[in-house]
Amino acid sequence: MSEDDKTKFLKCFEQLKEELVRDEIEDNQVQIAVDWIREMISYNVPHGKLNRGIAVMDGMRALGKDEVSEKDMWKAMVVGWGIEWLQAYFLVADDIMDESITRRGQPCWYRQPHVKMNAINDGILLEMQIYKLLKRHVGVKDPAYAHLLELFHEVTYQTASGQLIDLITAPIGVVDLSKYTEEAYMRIVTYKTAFYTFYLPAASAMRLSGIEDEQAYKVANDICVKLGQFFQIQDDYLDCYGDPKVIGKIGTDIKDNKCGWLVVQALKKCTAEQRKIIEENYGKDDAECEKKIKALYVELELEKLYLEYEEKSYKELTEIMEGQSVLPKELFSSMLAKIYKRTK
Ligand code: GPP
Ligand code: MG
Ligand code: MG
Ligand code: MG
Repeated sequence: MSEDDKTKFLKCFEQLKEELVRDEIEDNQVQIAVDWIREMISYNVPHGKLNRGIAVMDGMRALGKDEVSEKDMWKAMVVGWGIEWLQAYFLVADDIMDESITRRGQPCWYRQPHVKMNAINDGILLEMQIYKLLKRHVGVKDPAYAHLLELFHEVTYQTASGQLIDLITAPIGVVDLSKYTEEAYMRIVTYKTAFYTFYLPAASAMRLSGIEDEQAYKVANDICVKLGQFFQIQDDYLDCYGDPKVIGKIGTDIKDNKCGWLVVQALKKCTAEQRKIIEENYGKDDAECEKKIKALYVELELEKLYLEYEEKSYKELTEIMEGQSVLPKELFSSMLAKIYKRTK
């Protein structure tokens, strides 16, 4: 991403935040709530990699062959921030559900002593602020507006339904390894991650560019689902093997009993004896048990398996992008380039 884009994008954030704060003041909101909202937005929205948000700008350029008007680029930035706001909402909620400790290099919002379960309400505020942004800056007169609303709603539903299966395949205290199939895994990651991380930015750029051909959305969806699966497999790998200082979060998948990529692969490769180790130690809130699972992953050479998977998938994804002529391949390849071999 160019430094220039990032600077412009962050400047846009400051404006959007101040507008939302101003709305509160104009609505005679009490001062402590005005201050809360400003702090809550500043803490949760802007500190990520911003890949999703900036992908809307990149997408506009890919679709408009570099000739995108200032006005359209502004809308792209606002919709991009809409996606970042949605992500902030998801992460605030996900960290409560996953009982996580840190996020983006700082304590999870719900772990701030003055916040706790108020974070649930903050999540609702963050989500609804998206629609204030879209209304103010895209507006009802833009033919893309209704499509964008529908898109955000649909993708939010898909994400929550993915999160549902992520949660109920990982009940606390119950280890049922028969649930951890490749099929169940792919369903979880497609729904909880792929739609909002890849399809939402790509389809937003397409809507803002005036594309109406439904077939093009179908093609975009198919490619974005594959990109999203790739991305979440990386996330699951990094949960165990990433450096918390770099990824900004401490992994919780083993103790949370998650149907993650590593355990699914381990179950495919393990002997009956090794399966017993998983049965006895997976999904326990105990550092010793977690250690035993990690040692088993080493024995099963899962890191090597992951690196092979990443190479193979990257090649396949590139071929798929180049093998279609419905949409410019840059709409997708710029997203892939940002995540290939990622360490955070
Ligand atoms: C990633 O799962 C998925 C989400 C953050 C979507 C959450 C959806 C909701 C409707 C709340 P993850 O738990 O692996 O992410 P991380 O590793 O970043 O905690
Ligand atoms: Mg989660
Ligand atoms: Mg999580
Ligand atoms: Mg994760």
